[in-house]
Amino acid sequence: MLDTSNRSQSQMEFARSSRSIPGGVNSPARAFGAVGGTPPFIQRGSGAFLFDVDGNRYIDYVGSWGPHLFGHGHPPVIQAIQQALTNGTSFGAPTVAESELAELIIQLVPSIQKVRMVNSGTEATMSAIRVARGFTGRNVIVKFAGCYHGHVDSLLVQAGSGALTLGTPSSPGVPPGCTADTVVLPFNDSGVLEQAFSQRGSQLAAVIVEPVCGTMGCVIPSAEFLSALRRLCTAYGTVLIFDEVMTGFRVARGGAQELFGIAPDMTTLGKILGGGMPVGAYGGRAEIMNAVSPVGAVYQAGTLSGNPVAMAAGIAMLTTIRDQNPYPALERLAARLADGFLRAAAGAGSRIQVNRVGSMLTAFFSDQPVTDYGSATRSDTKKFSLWFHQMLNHGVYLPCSQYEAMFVSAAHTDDLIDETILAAQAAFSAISA
Ligand code: KE4
Repeated sequence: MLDTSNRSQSQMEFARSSRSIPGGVNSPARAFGAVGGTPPFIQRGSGAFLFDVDGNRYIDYVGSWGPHLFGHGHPPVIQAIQQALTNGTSFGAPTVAESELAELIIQLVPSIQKVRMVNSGTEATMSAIRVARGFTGRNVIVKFAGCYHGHVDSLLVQAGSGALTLGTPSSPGVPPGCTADTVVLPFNDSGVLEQAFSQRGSQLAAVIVEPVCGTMGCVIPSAEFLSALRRLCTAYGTVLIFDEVMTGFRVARGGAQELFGIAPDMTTLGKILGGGMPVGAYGGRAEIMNAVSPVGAVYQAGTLSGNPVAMAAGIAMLTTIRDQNPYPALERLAARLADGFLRAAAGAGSRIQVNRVGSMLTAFFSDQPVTDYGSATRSDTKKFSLWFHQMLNHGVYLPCSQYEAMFVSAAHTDDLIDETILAAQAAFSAISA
């Protein structure tokens, strides 16, 4: 079994980056704040592997937090980027590539009739919320406790106690006015959802939801909850937004909406869509999207939106997804991994819950089922952290928080799953000793 515990070069680089970048990282999720220790500084990725600046090799289950469905350095993506670069990097003018990617999105996600490219998932959700408000002429939006939709002011909201909670900002710098129209409800509770609609349905511009939550860890919606969302939004003229930044092209070719057979009014996309390049998108019914400038009056813009190099990467990704069918193999490998984690934990006398949808999964350190924010946050995060570092030191690179999803890629193999399970057995034994 690998020993990747020597990360002295990463430690030096972390001290260096911390002098010029807040927390030494350009996104807090990477800083190991939830698990402690030093994040490996990555030199390169290839297939299912990451290699750090100390020369350690890791089996990667983060995949840049989702984009790498086919593993790092997927040849069609690399070649497409290299080819696009020969024409330049950005024009700030329409290009054919933008139409090509938009048409691929519409082909793979039929609920989307028109789509606008942006540069991140956050931009996609921020824009979708604005369009839903502009289209309905209403202000109030609903999100769910534990769901994360990027660092949008109106969505950085901490669920208060109680069922129907007016959001209070969960970050300094967000004025109360930004969240005054944000209602936070418990995920997976259709009773409370019904109550919210009966009380305020005519005021609700949009409901935004991760149709499989990945950002409190992987939490799976009940069929009852999803169908209540669709029924109530239809009944009250509220825009149902599926935030598929993580689930899009991940849990099925057409995302969670294909898997569950529920068509939202709008969808936000990111991650896999760009194949590792900065691409987000929001789209939906044409009558809603025609509210967007310059057709309609809802303003949204971006210098690098539809960037031709990023579009080339996205076209390569979605073409591969359209023409190949990685999902059965992803399902089989991820199921083997989940089962291996459960057996390894049981063998060491640990109790965990593994929630999985396709190739996204989370091992919760809890002896109770995890179905919402409350049950997720009852997990033993200290034990998770110990396990995380044991796995890292055995060359397995997992998301550095109990409240994130891990991902299996098409570059993972049965041998790598077996190697990961062996590491998990050693890790569970070590933390149970
Ligand atoms: P970005 O702005 O990070 O591209 O997307 C925001 C976003 C929106 N919606 C969902 C469901 C998401 O998962 C995300 C971003 N996910 C996090 C990890 N769960 C990205 C990692 C990070 O913040 O560094």
